[in-house]
Amino acid sequence: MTREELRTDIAIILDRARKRTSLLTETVSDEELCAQHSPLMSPLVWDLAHIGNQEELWLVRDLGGREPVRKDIDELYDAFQHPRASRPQLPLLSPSEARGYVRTVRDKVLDVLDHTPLYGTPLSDHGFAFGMIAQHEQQHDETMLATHQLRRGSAALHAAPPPPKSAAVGGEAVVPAGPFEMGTSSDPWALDNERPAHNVHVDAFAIARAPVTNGEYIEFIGDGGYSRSGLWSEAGWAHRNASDLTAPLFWRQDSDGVWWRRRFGLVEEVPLDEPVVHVSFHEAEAFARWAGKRLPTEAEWEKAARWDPTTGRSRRYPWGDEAPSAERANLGQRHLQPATVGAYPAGASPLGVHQLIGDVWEWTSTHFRGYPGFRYFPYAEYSEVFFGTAHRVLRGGSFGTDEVAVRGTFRNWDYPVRRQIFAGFRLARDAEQDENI
Ligand code: AVJ
Ligand code: FE
Repeated sequence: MTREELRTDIAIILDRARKRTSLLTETVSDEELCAQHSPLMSPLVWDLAHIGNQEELWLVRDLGGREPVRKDIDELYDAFQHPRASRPQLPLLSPSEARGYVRTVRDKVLDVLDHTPLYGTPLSDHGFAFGMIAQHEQQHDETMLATHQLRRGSAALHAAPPPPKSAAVGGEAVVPAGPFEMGTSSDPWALDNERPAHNVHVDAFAIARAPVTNGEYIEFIGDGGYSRSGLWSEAGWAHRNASDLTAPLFWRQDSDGVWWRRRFGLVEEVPLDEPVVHVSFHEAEAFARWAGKRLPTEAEWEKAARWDPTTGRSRRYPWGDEAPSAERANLGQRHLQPATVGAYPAGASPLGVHQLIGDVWEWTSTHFRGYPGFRYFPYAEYSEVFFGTAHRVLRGGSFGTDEVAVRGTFRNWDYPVRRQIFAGFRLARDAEQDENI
């Protein structure tokens, strides 16, 4: 790729993120932009200016070496200075000030893009800092989408429905025992926690070809899944009781026993063959025990998503190295819901595992930690400060994730009680080495 092609790619990717940010912040009133829809979330106007502030810090000041635009607001938009619940009380930029700020920053960034080498330092190589900032904006766009889902009132966002099922998908794929390369040292925009590439031995395992569906989840509920303590971990059961969990977030059952959900301002019957979404790690784990299975480990998930049985090589996506497309995965807020199981045969892995990328983030059983040889880059607060046992890893991205912000190596993480994120799960189990189904 020439410098000119890379420059154009970066400009397109930054612009795509900004169009998404604009849509998410221009479809509600200024009053709503400043309101808090849940103590778990920032007001949308905080996300907006925080996006601009991160872009200013890394691209205008650090990479570009330019004068600060608004040095005075750094502290307000530092996620570590103020917990989300306290952000509405801060003297934040107004919606129009925030819009003007992000525009000013972006104008300077496009100038930096034209005048900075895209190689020569770790931050500049292959435009890494631009890629990091595009991913950061898209991550907040997904967070803002979750805020939209939490808000009350009539629909503000609209999108076409996802494609219908075009393949019958069920059962499991068996992945044979052996090593595979996990993580990456060469993907130019991979973030610090995806690095470095390292070999991992994975015992033989079976993994579901599809995520768990709403219909399957309703069976779990109907079979007393939420009232049988033996299905839950100790922490999960304590949380189930403290929060009185009885169904996924945004679900309600009518007097005839039919399940309904609220989705971006619409109320609709729960579609049975769509992957379940808005469940916590604890609920996923209880379901798996009920089904006589378990959640995949993070390494199992990545091997299922990347390992090519013909060459033994790890690829970027389940279908190969080519970029995601509308035929391969439900990404990018193109649709505002997961697609039916079987809607993306073109996105399946060689072993026939479907919808690993897109639709719903998938909970794994693995705590979020650094890979062997991990070094934070460029700042410890992106991922290193979250390493430990408090978070579980999620993989694969959701319908709310842009393609720049997900790949076979991408690692997301959250608290095991979180449900407002677009998370579901798929099942796995140990397998015999010679098992074939
Ligand atoms: C990677 C989604 C866990 O939103 O908390 C955004 C991404 N980090 N700004 C988050 C992030 C700093 C992060 N997740
Ligand atoms: Fe952020």
